[in-house]
Amino acid sequence: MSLLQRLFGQGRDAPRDEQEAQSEATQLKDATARTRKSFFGQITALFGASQITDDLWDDLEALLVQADVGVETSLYLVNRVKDRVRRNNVKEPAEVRDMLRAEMVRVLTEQQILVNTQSKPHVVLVVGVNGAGKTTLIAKLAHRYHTRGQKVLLAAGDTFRAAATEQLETWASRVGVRVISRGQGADPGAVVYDAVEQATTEECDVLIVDTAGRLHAKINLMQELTKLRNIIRRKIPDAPHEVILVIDATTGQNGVLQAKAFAAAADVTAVAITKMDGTAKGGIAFAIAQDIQRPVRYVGTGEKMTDLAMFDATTFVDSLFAREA
Ligand SMILES: Nc1nc2c(ncn2[C@@H]2O[C@H](COP(=O)(O)OP(=O)(O)O)[C@@H](O)[C@H]2O)c(=O)[nH]1
Ligand SMILES: [Mg+2]
Repeated sequence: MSLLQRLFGQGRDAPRDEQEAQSEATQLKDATARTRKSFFGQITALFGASQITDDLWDDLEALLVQADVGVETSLYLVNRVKDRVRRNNVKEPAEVRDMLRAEMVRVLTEQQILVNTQSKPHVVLVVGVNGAGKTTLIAKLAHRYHTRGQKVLLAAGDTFRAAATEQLETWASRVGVRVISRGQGADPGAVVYDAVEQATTEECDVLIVDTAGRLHAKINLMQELTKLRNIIRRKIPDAPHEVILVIDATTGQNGVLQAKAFAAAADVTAVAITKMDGTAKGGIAFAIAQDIQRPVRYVGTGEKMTDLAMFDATTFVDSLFAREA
């Protein structure tokens, strides 16, 4: 297995070649620029000290919390590193920084990504609150699969909001894929039923389903997601193969709360963190991985259909600590 395959897996959404993997790493680095320059820049500066003091631990914890790593996860990380420092009698702050990096990678990689890439169609359900970036992510995923030679079908399951269907249709025509829709006010179950039928008879490789995103506090959203899932399963018993929860990185700890609610109710398999380019608090990735025990799979790095990077823990952590801007 090549290094690339080990880093990114062999899924049908894996980078096509070395060049694409490289460009995704660059995208991830650009998208984390704000986070790197603010909180993680200060963390890097902490390790420029000559000694390891109690203040260093306190400052580290405070900066992690400010970067949206979350109170519990920050404390967990600091305690893990502290233990290792004591056990190994480490004296050099620079060595502590390397231990912190290793622990951060571990938090992100503990969650296994299990994606069934064999089934046809491979059904992906995309969930999350309004404005999180679901429809945009779907366009990005459609583009990704489409450029890999996969036959893609989209389902306009957000029939609740005005213009939601049109938005997906506009994206679909830009990407060059088909979309099944019934317009605003239609029963999402009927849209999804049609889409599953079509995807099966047309032998599509991937079916991606958009959903409405009313707030997680409303129980009926979760009921609706369960209903959609059951409709899909009637035709394809092991589907949906992925349930991707979309979280807007700029919503901070509120986003983590949303993630918890969805993960509990919607059988989420992985998370996409969008708008990483718009926040200095990219530490949210750690809070999500640790708090909801799901892998981060994608990072949104802008508004265009090419602005998507597959999440790689080592590349991400490296980007936070990188020296150059
Ligand atoms: N900067 C930036 N904007 C994004 C990203 N993903 C989505 N957006 C924007 O967020 C807004 C809401 O996205 P949309 O896909 O409609 O959210 P939905 O309501 O969950 O379907 C739109 O203006 C998108 O262009 C991203 O990764 N970066
Ligand atoms: Mg939408």
